[in-house]
Amino acid sequence: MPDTVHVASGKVREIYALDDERLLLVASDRISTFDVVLPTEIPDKGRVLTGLSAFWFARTKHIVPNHLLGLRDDARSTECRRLAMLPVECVVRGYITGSGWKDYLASGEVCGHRLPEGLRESERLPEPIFTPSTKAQTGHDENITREQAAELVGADRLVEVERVALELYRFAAAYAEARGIILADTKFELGLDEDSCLVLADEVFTPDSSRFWPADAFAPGGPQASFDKQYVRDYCESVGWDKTYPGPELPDDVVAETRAKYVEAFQRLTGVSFDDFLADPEVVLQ
Ligand code: Q0Z
Repeated sequence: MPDTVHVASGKVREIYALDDERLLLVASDRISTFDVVLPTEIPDKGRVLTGLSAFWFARTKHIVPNHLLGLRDDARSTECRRLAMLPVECVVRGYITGSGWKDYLASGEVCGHRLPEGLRESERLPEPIFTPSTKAQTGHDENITREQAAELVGADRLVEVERVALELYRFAAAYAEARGIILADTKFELGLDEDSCLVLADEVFTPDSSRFWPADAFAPGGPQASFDKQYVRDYCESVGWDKTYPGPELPDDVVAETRAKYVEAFQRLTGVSFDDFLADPEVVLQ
């Protein structure tokens, strides 16, 4: 791409600048587990995530405007508006898991939300909660209270961010639940446009930015199977990998089963056949 300047790398994605106002987000087929990017790719994973994100952007415009300008024919590249990103990660949790579960066990609270006593790991919360975190350059994001988040973005902006984040989560979680997928929690990135209006950015309700659990296997009282990565995790555990770099190569059957889970999530949620999406990526916007 001669006219594009690489501006940032994520673990599994890249960003390029198209001009002063526009960015290109490219989702690779790389997969990470236990925070390590594995040497084996999952074919089409980046296309599944690009299509899902675009689908949700198209369906949540009534809640908040978003950065999406268009999808490229490769089905893995998104043209988007360049924003001034807010310096907080906007997390919403409908279920108590991950760092939320750790914080709850230690203090009975998550990001200043006092939760009922006696919750079991992975249990559904009485109401979804907004649990912001700071963007760590390396390592894990750190959970912060709403007061700390207000210092970073301003009190009035935080009220708007929390309202939008909770409304987005409620909308998508209800939609997914009706299709057999629990959206346990999710992380958004929001930015401001040239008029200081709040805009949803990055990726939304993908299996990389959210925890997807198969609803038919939901059993609180312990960790849940992952809709997309469970075969990868099980294989990595079976070979006794110590979860440090480099991770193991994945065998062909694990790759094929994992690819099938990503495509299944795409088709269940969007109602669009994955082949139709590859033939014309913008079908997910209709
Ligand atoms: C998103 C990230 C990725 C590495 C910056 N519309 C936007 N305007 C300004 N900045 C961003 C966006 Cl999406 C932006 N990230 C996260 C994405 C690779 C980091 F693909 N960083």
